[in-house]
Formats: sequence, structure tokens, C-alpha cells
Amino acid sequence: MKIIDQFEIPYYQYLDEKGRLSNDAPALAKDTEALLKLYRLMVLVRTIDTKAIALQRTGKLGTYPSTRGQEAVFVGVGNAMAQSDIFVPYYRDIGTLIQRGVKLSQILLYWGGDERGNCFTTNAQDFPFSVPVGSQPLHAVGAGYAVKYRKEKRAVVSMCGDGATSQGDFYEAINAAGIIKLPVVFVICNNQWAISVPRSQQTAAHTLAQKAIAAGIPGEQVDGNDVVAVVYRMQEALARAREKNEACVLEMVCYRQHDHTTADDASRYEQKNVREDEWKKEPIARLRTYLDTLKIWSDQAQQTLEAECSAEVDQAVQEYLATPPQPLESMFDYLYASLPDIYHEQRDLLKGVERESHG
Ligand SMILES: Cc1ncc(C[n+]2csc(CCOP(=O)(O)OP(=O)(O)O)c2C)c(N)n1
Ligand SMILES: [Mg+2]
Repeated sequence: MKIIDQFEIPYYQYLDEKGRLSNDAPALAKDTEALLKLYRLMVLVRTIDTKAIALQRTGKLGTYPSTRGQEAVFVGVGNAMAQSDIFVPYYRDIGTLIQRGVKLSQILLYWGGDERGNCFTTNAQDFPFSVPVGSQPLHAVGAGYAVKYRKEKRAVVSMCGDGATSQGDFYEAINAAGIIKLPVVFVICNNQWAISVPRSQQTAAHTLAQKAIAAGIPGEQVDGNDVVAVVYRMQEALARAREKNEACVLEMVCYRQHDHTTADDASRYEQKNVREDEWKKEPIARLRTYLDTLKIWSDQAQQTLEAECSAEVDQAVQEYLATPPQPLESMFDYLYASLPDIYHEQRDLLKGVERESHG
């Protein structure tokens, strides 16, 4: 017997649970402007998240998937991307979308049941939210193929959850990206749950990152509560994608600090105290501790920031609530370039219903 190959999965963390910096931290960890920007964004994301849950509870929003506790993953990914890159999101991606230029009110609009919220105009190359679990890594492969074919220097970023990595689509996507050598970064937000299915029942593999090995591409684990690690590892992966058409898998390890969505009740399956224990690692307080160490933050600055975020979110809520619904017949407007005759009658019928309902 001889060993013909061996593999390692690295784990990256620069800011530990107590906000202490490691010796091998990247320059980003000393870039105060960049750190403050990341901090502000994470607080903004948590503010809109809290508000969205409250809106749902009072009947003003549909089912909503909280991003609580996972802010560093989404904010960090969005921060590392270039505008010219292509983003292929899933439903929990608010922190990234904000940085892709999607308005807060638009995000609320989508979760309020209006598809116009899913039509991103600022980076038109980005894909809409993907709600079918695990489909978007394959879409990213298609986009990556186009980028390579056109010899562009852009990366494609696909986001999915830990549960999605058990789908055949995920394996097919990373396999294709490896063999064709595509500039796709597959990010996994491992929040430890796929609704009620814990990570331990998702796979017998020690890490999700090691799935990359079978696809012949690098895979690594990143502390998803450490925004410095998320940004830096993303930057490195994106550079390799753009320069060398090298795909990779980044497993961001974090914890879902809320029910799966507002339609779920995690107290029925989540063991008591786990969430509280995990909360000690949460990303915002950790960065705050570090900012305090650097002496670039204060209680006063915190109060001002919270007030600014609340005002921005309130403004978005007003815009969202003031958006008139689409006319009923608009459901016919986006399916065909020119509407087949058989639908004209139905469209007119709906128009009539609408006229009547408006008195
Ligand atoms: C193809 C498909 N199967 C099932 C569902 C129902 N569903 C919605 S979210 C979810 C769990 C996904 O978990 P994970 O991939 O870990 O992402 P998370 O929501 O935890 O971020 C499931 C099974 C779906 N949306 N699509
Ligand atoms: Mg999950």
C-alpha cells in the first residue's frame, strides 16, 4: 500500500471570539476605514432584519428568512466583490445585496410578495434571489462559463446554505467548475441548520469544505463570525478566480440566531442553550470589541450609528408600504415577448375585476 494523495482543509480565523487579533492577520485588520464600513453595514443589516421580523409579525410582510447572527458572512462577501463580478444569491443574502446596490425598500418589497423586489437594476448582471434550494450553484457555473468564453476578468459568486450542499446540484456544479476551470467562488453559509435538520444529520463529512476535494478544487473553512476572515479569504478566492479561472469552495461557519424563517418555530427542535452559547461568538459584538481595542469606537458613536440605521430603515419601510401593488393583469406581462391570443381574454377579464374592485 502507498498513499497516492493527501488533503488538508485549512481553517481561517483572525479575530477570535473575544475580539483578539491573531499574528497572521491581513492588512485589512489595521485598515480602520474599512473596518468601520464593515461594522456600520453589519449593524444596518441587523437593524433591517429586526424590523423585517416585526413587520411580518404585524401582518405587513410575508414570510421572511432572518439573517441574524450571520451578518459577517453576507456583509463580508459583498464587501470583497467587485461591481463587475456576478452575484448569484440565495434568499438570506441581504448584506451582500445592499452592497450590490439593491435598495432596502426593494428587499422588503420582495418579501412582501412583490416580484419587482427581485428585479435588480443596479448590477443587472446579478441573478435574482434563488428560493429553490441548491439550484443557484449550477446557474453560477453557466455564468462562469460565459465569463471564461468571453475572456473577461470577472468572478462569479454563488451563495448557498449548508443544507444545499447535500443536493446533487451542488456536487454537479463544483465538479463542472473544477473540470472546465471556471471563475466561480462557491460560498456556503453554514449556519448549522437546514430548517430543522442539523448540520450533523446533513453529512458524515467532517467539513463541508472538503467536498471541494472530490471536485479537484481548493476548499477551506472560514470563521463566518469573523468579518475580517470572511473579507480576506473572499478577496483571495476572487483574485484566483479572475486571474486563473480557479474555482473554490469557502465554507463560512456561523450560527443561525433565529428561526429558519418567520414561518418556523425552532424551539420545537433546537436544543436549549445552544443558541445562547453560540451568541458569544456573534460577529457584531466581536468586531465592536476589536474597534474598542483600536480606540476608534465609542458609546456615543454607537448611539449615533443606531439612530442613523433606524432612520434609514424607517425610510425604507415607508417607501415599501407606500408602493402601490402591481395591477393584477401584470402577471401576463413578463411571460411572453408577445402575449398569445388565448391569454388576451383572461387579461381583459382581470382588468375588469380590478376596475370593479377599485369602485
Ligand atoms: C429544492 C428545494 N427543496 C426544498 C425547499 C424547502 N426549503 C427551503 S429552505 C430549506 C433549507 C435550506 O437550508 P440551507 O441550505 O442550510 O440554507 P439556510 O436556509 O439554512 O440558510 C428547505 C429544505 C426548497 N426551497 N427548495
Ligand atoms: Mg443552513
